[in-house]
Amino acid sequence: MSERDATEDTTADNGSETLFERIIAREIPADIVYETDTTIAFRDIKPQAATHVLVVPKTRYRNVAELAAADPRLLADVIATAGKVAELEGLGNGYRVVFNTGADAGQTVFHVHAHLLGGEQLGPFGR
Ligand code: D5M
Repeated sequence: MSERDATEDTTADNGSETLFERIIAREIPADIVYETDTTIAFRDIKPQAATHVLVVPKTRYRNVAELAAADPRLLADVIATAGKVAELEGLGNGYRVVFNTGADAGQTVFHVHAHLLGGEQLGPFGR
């Protein structure tokens, strides 16, 4: 498989496996900070804040709306894991939880994930 094909396989919104399934299966390395039966949390490879952790349900849904419709308990697990990681990372002064959804939001991996951001004063939303 060419490098280009591999990139398409891990990011395209076409139902094929994403790199997050491969991280969950321990097929590629990640800096895992916390894990439960249903979720995994690991550091973002391109951090946008002093602390930037991705929280991923082990069952794949493409985005947060699909997850909420199909399995609201699993969505609650994702939020609870984000809260636990915030505690472990010492984010008592505040943090942000973001689900990028679709092209305009810049979603690149179509396995739903929460971005947990903090550890510094965060800027405003938007552009
Ligand atoms: O967020 C997808 C995020 O995934 C983006 O912030 C980079 C991150 N990323 C990409 N590859 C890796 C690996 N291998 N480890 C950790 N983090 C990674 P989105 O909301 O879809 O734009």
